[in-house]
Parts: sequence; C-alpha cells; structure tokens
Amino acid sequence: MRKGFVAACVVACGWTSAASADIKVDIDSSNTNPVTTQAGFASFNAGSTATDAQTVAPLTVDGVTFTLFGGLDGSRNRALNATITGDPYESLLRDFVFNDATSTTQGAGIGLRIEGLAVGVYDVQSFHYDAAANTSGSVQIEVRDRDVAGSTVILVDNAPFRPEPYAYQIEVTHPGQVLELVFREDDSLDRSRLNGFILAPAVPEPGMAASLGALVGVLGAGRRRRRRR
Ligand SMILES: [Ca+2]
Ligand SMILES: [Ca+2]
Ligand SMILES: [Ca+2]
Repeated sequence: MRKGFVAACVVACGWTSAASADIKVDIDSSNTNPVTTQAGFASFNAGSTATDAQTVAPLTVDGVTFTLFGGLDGSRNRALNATITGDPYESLLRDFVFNDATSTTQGAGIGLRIEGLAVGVYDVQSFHYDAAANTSGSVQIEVRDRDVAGSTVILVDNAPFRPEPYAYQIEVTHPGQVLELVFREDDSLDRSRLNGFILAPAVPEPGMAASLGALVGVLGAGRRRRRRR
C-alpha cells in the first residue's frame, strides 16, 4: 500500500523519471564573425543569412529534436562587448537567431519545436540578449501543445534582454506530445532574440521530498498502530 501511495504521489506531484542528462544548445551564427560555440553545448548553427535561418535543419540531441520556425529574420554574431567579455556564457551570448516585427507584423516570434521528450517536467533556461550597443528589447515566453489549438500559456511576460537566462518549467503530459516554445517580441522595440537554451529533467524540491517523507512516515505509523491492536 505504501508503495502504491508513493507511485501515485510521484505522478500527482509531477516528478519525472526521465533519466536523460541536461541538454544544452548554443544557437550559433556565422554572420559577420566566425562561429564560437559555448563549451559543453551542442551547436545549432543558423548560418549567416535570413534564408539560412529559415531553412536550418532540425537538431537532435539525446533523442530530442529541436526545430526552429516562425519566419526568422536571420542570425547575428556580435563582436564582444564589455558587458559579456569574460561572462561564463560569452560564446553563447554573442550569437543568436532573431525575428523582429515590422509595422505590419507586430508580435513576431521565434518558435522552437521540441519533439521526443519523455513524459515529465523539465526545467528550461533560455537566453535572450543582443551584444550590439544600444540594442535592447523584451520577449514574452510562451509554451503550447503543437496539436492543441488555444493551448498557449505565457510562462514569462515582459522579459527584457539580459545576459542572465530566464528560467521556467514545461511539462510533457503524454508520450509523443510535441511542445512549442515561442519567444515573442513584447515591447515597442519589436525585437526577439534566442541565443541558446538548457533543458533538464526537473528534480523534486527539498520541501516536496520532505513532505512526501513525512506522509510515508504517517502511513508507516498507521500500519504499526494497526499491527499492535
Ligand atoms: Ca555561439
Ligand atoms: Ca548563441
Ligand atoms: Ca506581454
């Protein structure tokens, strides 16, 4: 009975048993400067031109396939600036794909389709930064089920460009589910950037593990009481 309860809680609490390692992807660009790939990251090379970015082949890492979509305007590889020189994510931050709105395409976004993830909850960190001088902007981070209309959920609203990643969770609820992240321009500057991302199976929070342990303890005490009677 205790085992059954634990299994039920593992499902209800949103734990994942997916054992895959962290997936780290650097969106690379050869536009203007040579490609530099962040150490420990897979290179998702978006080439140099807008056409390159729009036709870049999907990237598969550890059985998970990532596809860029959304009418990308291209990629850029900036010269280093003072803000990110020496930053641990220097090689990741200097290049990116982008989709900038125009007067007729407000709300343009970079799409990232994710296929092949095991059922479970995942911690995601995504980077949105432009190392060119005076190039600020803001994105809205959304997730949706590719096959379910109206499933969009806003994960992070009004996220200004910055060297630090934005962190949030996504959940694959059934085998074969295809999720799409959308990074949508979210202010009057009409700019969206995606420099790279990290995807990791979520681990239970210490508080959740502690309360689960306490519940199991309560069940165990109940069994002992019944046995004594
Ligand atoms: Ca890079
Ligand atoms: Ca990058
Ligand atoms: Ca918004």
